[in-house]
Amino acid sequence: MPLKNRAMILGGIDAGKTTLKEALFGRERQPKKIKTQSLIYEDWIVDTPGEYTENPLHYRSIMATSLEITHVLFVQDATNEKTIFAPGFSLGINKLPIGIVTKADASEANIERAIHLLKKAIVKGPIVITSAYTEEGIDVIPPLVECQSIDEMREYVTKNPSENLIFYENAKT
Ligand SMILES: Nc1nc2c(ncn2[C@@H]2O[C@H](COP(=O)(O)OP(=O)(O)O)[C@@H](O)[C@H]2O)c(=O)[nH]1
Ligand SMILES: [Mg+2]
Repeated sequence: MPLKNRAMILGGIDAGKTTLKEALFGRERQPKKIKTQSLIYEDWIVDTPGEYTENPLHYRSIMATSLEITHVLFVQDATNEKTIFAPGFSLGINKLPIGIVTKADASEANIERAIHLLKKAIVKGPIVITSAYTEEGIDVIPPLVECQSIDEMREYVTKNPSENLIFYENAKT
């Protein structure tokens, strides 16, 4: 990872943010779920409580934390028919966006729906389909966080074709 690159994970309560972080560090999932109560800085990742994204009262904290990061991972649970991201949510944070679909392994997962919800949130950027349980898609996240620009991320997606990785660009922008 280039020295200063760091990603903040945003998403609703129970979206799978902390389990994603653990998977990115190659760790087994915790047998007991532990609720994330505050910002957790670990190596190149900043994990956040779901309340941060769900409650606008915390937006100041998100904005303050965004000064210390280069990328935002917008996490959408594939088993959740709802999103907590307002349309264009990522445009409010001037950092490189990466959409992450979590829980792709779940029997009730609807990956197309999750991708659709992320497209509205991130407007433009890579979208990765992942499962922390099967580890699918996890390995493409670090190289995306190593990219220094949206163009570099697009190039990475083009050069590394995978069914877990797409680059979304709104035709109108
Ligand atoms: N099936 C499945 N469940 C997951 C996955 N990742 C997380 N979960 C479950 O989703 C719940 C919330 O996970 P957690 O990481 O704590 O969510 P957070 O609140 O966003 O940090 C837990 O019960 C996890 O076991 C996954 O990849 N697949
Ligand atoms: Mg958590």
